[in-house]
Amino acid sequence: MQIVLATRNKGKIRELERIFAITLPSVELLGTDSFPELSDIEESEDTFEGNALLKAREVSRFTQLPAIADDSGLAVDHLGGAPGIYSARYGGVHGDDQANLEKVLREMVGITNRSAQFVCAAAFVTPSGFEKVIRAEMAGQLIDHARGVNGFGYDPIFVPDGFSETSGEIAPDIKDSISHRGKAMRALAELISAEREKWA
Ligand code: ITT
Repeated sequence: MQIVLATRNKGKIRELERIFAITLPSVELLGTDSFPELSDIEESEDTFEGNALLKAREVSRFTQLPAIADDSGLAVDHLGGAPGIYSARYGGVHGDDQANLEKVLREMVGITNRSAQFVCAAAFVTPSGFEKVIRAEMAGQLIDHARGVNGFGYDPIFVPDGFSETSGEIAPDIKDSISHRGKAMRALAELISAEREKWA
């Protein structure tokens, strides 16, 4: 069975390949780079779930294969949930992890409430019209300077609850076991296996 991973984010692709090697070992994962004619998808919805479904629908329609998409981001309590669905472009340029992280650090100077959550909506869509979306979160605290070279995005400034290292310092397999993406994708993988007769 082939499933297309509907993302261009290399940090996500690394995590998804690790997670699905364990949860869906019989599946061949294809990246969107196997479909060079696929154009960029505008994330026009105002929720993580809406954008995840939108990306999975578009890629499944275009490739005529089942597709998995993730819409994710960081929600900071003091910032009213920002950067939220705008996490990938918070600093102005889409995918500029350093600029995004520095903007959050600037906005949090002197702020004592440093609680935040990573959020992931994971969507599975097939050409036959089967659709599921699952949301999961990882709670933690923001620190005031970047630490660690693992992971991507805001990982170097986020310490998950129960840890003293940032998610940019902890080992990748440990991050997978507690992360928003790990939890959402494992639940999605279980559902894909359990409900196979409904969509295959
Ligand atoms: P695709 O739409 O192609 O999947 P994208 O990077 O645009 O890639 P999103 O719109 O879902 O994806 O934005 C996700 C952003 O949220 C990502 O660029 C990071 O800044 C942040 N983010 C999400 N998960 C993260 C994680 O596990 N660790 C650190 N930052 C994360």
